[in-house]
Amino acid sequence: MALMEINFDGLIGPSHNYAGLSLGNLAATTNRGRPSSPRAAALEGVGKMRANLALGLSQGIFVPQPRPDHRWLASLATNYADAPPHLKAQALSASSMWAANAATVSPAPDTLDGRCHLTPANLVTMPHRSHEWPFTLAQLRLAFANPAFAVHDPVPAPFGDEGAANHMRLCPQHGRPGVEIFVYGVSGGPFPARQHREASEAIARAHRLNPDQTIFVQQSEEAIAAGAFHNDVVAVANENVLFTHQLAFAKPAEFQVALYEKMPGVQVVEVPADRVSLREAVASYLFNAQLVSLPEGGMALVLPAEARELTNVWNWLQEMVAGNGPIRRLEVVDVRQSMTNGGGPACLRLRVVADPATIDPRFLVDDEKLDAIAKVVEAHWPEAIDHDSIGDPALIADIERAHRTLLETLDLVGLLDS
Ligand code: SUG
Repeated sequence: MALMEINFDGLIGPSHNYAGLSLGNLAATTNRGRPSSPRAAALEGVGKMRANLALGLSQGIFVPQPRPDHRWLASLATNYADAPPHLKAQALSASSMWAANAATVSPAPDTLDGRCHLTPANLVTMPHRSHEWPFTLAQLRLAFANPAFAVHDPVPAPFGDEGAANHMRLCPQHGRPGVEIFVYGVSGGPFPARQHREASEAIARAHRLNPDQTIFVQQSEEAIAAGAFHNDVVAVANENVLFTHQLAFAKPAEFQVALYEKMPGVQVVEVPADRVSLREAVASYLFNAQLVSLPEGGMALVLPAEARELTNVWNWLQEMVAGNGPIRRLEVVDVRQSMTNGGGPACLRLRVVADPATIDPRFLVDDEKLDAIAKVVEAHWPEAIDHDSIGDPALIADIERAHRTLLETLDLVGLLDS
């Protein structure tokens, strides 16, 4: 069985807009009310996937969720026309694009039953994201229907779970057993801690992880207060490398001792706060990069263009790749539409280590399939959404038509009945 890492990107949906819904996510709240460009956003996402394919990586997709979410509104005893403005915005959000928040994934080599386990995130802390999980669960059940996978129900409320954005895996190689790290928050100054330790512990139990190879670590309050609403804004791991900001964790020394004990071969690349401040890390999304292993060997960091625009960040990166460290290549991608809502390259993807032959091929893409997706986007995605127009029935009809056309193109229209 050929286990490899596959990145599943959330396709950016036709309702993408800036409603300022995520308290603690500084980009989202600062850009509230700006006009969005759903078509450009989705094409940027497709461009990022093409760049990953060009690096020789395997690529998958999740489709956007049906928006507005009429079922959710019905459960609140209302409908889109009658709902107050805040519920309209929450029902219309395209936030499922950030697939790192779709689920937590424990690959087969780490689990006691030798299956790859997936648990959809309940996302209960933010109302606009709390209704993503039923459709996410339906996609996961379809994409990973093979008995090589175990797909769980989400952790129940009130325990907040935000999925892989607060989970890291370190291992000698993707296909070998690793150490799984669950990062939880306790408080973050004025902002909520979105990942609760109880939720992480429940997932580790459900995924049948070896407790000796599992670490629970607290994110620093300072990081959350600086706008790192998920751990993946201040740290990222790949195979034996942990790339982290110095102030990412509450007790960094204790954490690193535990990590070296469980995985002596780990290499920690730590960015000191006096070279890049937390504020700069959050503004540039330096750590919200995809840290990937290249087929020819070595690792690359797939960064947002914003990382090139901050002098301290770019200087540090240049020094890093010129040195002797494990990360030797930088790839820059433009995902500005997503970044404006606080989602960088790493937020847009969910990593799954599996044999591609065990995955429903409708969720895997090559350049040709991306061409077909881009064609639908170019023909049907709204060019712009002005936040004041989200009540316009003609816009909503366009969004729903665009979504259906995409699902028809991908032979996934059956998901609408799930
Ligand atoms: O949950 N933004 C998302 C961004 C998620 C980024 N994901 C990771 N770091 N893995 C969030 O805060 C903004 C939506 C709005 O305001 O319209 C939003 O939901």
